[in-house]
Amino acid sequence: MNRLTTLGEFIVKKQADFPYAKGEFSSLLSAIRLAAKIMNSQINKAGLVDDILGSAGQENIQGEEQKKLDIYANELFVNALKARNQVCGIASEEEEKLIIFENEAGIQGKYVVLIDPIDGSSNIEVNVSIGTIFSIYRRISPEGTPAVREDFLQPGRQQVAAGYIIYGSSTMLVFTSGNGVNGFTYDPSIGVFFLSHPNMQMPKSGNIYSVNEGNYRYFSRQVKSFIEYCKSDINPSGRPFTGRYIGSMIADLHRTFLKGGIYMYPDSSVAPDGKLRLLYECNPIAFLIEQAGGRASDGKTLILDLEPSEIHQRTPFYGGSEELVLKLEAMLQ
Ligand code: AHM
Ligand code: MG
Repeated sequence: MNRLTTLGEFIVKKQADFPYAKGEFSSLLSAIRLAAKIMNSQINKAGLVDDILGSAGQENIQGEEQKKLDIYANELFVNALKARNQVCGIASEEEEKLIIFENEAGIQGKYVVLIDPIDGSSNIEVNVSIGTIFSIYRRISPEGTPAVREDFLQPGRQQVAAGYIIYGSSTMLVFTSGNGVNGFTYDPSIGVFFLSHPNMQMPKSGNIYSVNEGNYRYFSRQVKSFIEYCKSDINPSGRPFTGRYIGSMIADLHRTFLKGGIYMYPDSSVAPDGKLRLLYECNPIAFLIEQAGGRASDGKTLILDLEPSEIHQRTPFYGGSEELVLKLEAMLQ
């Protein structure tokens, strides 16, 4: 690990590469870094304190049970971003409506943030990795006015930055601002993220497939064929592949970034659009995947080229090593 470069130093050094207003964008990233540190300290206490584990006794907009940690993380990231002047609005998995804000001086920031504060929250109770996913756009509505829906409904290709935080055996922050992907590992003893994974590149191929195979019977004939391909040993090119499915998208994808392979959440007869949300799960991950040399699509169209119509819309998702995603797309035709 390059212990000489901290995330803070990296942000300052790389400011010239950042899109648009450099200082403002750096300030936004440091708000996310601060919230990540607080999340890390809370998650490490899970099981010791009462207010983190378990259900909050209510559902989110998706009709899914909210955990106490979902609500805690949502408030934490919203407040951290609100405390700076760079953001004019947030869309969150945990909130039905957009959060539009202006600071005390009446100034609205230039960026909107879309966020899944805690992804895979059911895994916290069993001490398995969970994550935070974020996506940042420059607003398209005029500055000095409140943010509007269209600011949030931009195609993923328009993202100016995206990233995730994985709370795993160590905590990492991985992000891109369109100039490659860099990963930072947190040293909790001194409260600093260090650059540990510079210029991350996803292997062009791989031998790991990742899908919830419990849903197999509901998948299309073509998706089933691809899964059979992964498991077959006819003309083997590393097949049969290894199956790995954690059930935390960030954990499954972090492995895919480092080791290659394919992660899938297909559409099915019981979930016609799949499960994952386009704006705050698939788009940021697709931006990172493309920046690392991989490929992410809904089976036909690159995720980043999809035109969003709803804040909480879902999409089938296939992402990972280019060769495998292309193979899958060919089989879906
Ligand atoms: P969440 O945002 O409610 O946590 O749902 C997203 C998660 C992903 O992290 C994970 O890959 C997927 O849901 C698992 O779903 P399933 O249990 O249907 O396989
Ligand atoms: Mg999620």
